[in-house]
Amino acid sequence: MNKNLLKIALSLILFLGLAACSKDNDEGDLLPAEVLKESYTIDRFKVLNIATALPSTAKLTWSIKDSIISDNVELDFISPYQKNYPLTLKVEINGETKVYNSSINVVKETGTYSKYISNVFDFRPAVGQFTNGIPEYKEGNTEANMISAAKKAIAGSNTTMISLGGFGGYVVFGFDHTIPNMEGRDFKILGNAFWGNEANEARAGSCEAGIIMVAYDKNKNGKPDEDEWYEIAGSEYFKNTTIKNYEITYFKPDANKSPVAGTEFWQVDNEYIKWQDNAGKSGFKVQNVFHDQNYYPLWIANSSYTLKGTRIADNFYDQSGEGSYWVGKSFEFGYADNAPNNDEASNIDISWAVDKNGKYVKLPGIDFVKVYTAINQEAGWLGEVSTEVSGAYDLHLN
Ligand SMILES: [Ca+2]
Ligand SMILES: [Ca+2]
Ligand SMILES: [Ca+2]
Repeated sequence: MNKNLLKIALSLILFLGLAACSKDNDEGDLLPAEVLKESYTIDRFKVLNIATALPSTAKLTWSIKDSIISDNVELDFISPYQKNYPLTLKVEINGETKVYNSSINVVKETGTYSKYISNVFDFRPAVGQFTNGIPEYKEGNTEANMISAAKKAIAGSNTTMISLGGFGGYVVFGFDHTIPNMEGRDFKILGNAFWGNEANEARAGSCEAGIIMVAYDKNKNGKPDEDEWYEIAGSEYFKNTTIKNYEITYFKPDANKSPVAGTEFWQVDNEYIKWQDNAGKSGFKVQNVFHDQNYYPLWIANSSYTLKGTRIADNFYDQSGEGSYWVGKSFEFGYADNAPNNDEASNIDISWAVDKNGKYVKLPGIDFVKVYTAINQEAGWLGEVSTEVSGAYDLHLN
């Protein structure tokens, strides 16, 4: 082969190579022809996860008809309706845009879901005048027995009630399906709050707010895991009267110590249960004449235990001015046992959930709820402010 022929041959190879490359570019080499399946099928109240293998620099926009439902890399879709949803995914990368079409077919589940609490995972009340009473502690009961008793009280439609005692006392429960996060409020927590004399003051009475935390079972192990919890940011969350990461330790009362009488007739022991918080304060919980059982959870063998969380401002005051009539003001939204069960304020929107830094998170739905008493206050003869829970239900399941 002479030099010229070699040059021509090399040029031809180079040309063909370039042509091949430019042909690929014309067709949009960066984005694949197929990203989504033709269609997806999922049960009502179940989260459908659609993951794509697109490069991380791609901008994704998921839509149902004209409404954008997500801009995440993965789509988590849930619906309470048996319905077919047309799905589009718009992908933009390096100036290139492609639209993919699919559909999600939401079908009726096999079996029957309950809209009420189906299980109780944990129960640890603070000290309180109803502790060991609601639910009742029986000699020899273990923590597992007390969790079962709490489940018996608040699961299903035919419920009674549990008391969480003072600040930090908690219960953790779950549902047999995922409560979807739809537009507006999604679930209700039942308590025993009621309004007082509304002529004196509207929206006040027996309002004993509990903080609500929610968890979506992201890893599908049927349990709430530590990294799945988010706090519902109620109306007080961002206020400077709210104390985050408050901790209180309760000490078991000494059975051999003589009661210290108070000035009021209802004060049986003014130095009953010692408490100490992480702000350097300490004091005693008072035992009153109306409840004479032990206020310290008797199934807890340790001589002290610590409870933690977000503490909101004291809300009870003596409306009578002479200690006879105490009322608690209701907070605007986002708490348990803070308004009567037929009031909108007992309904919760999953979109109010925030992470540890107070940033709103987008959850497709929730499987678990934790409620704990948000207030550390004694309201005279009424005793400590304690959240009660008497059930909960999904507002989207009928
Ligand atoms: Ca919602
Ligand atoms: Ca889990
Ligand atoms: Ca209550």
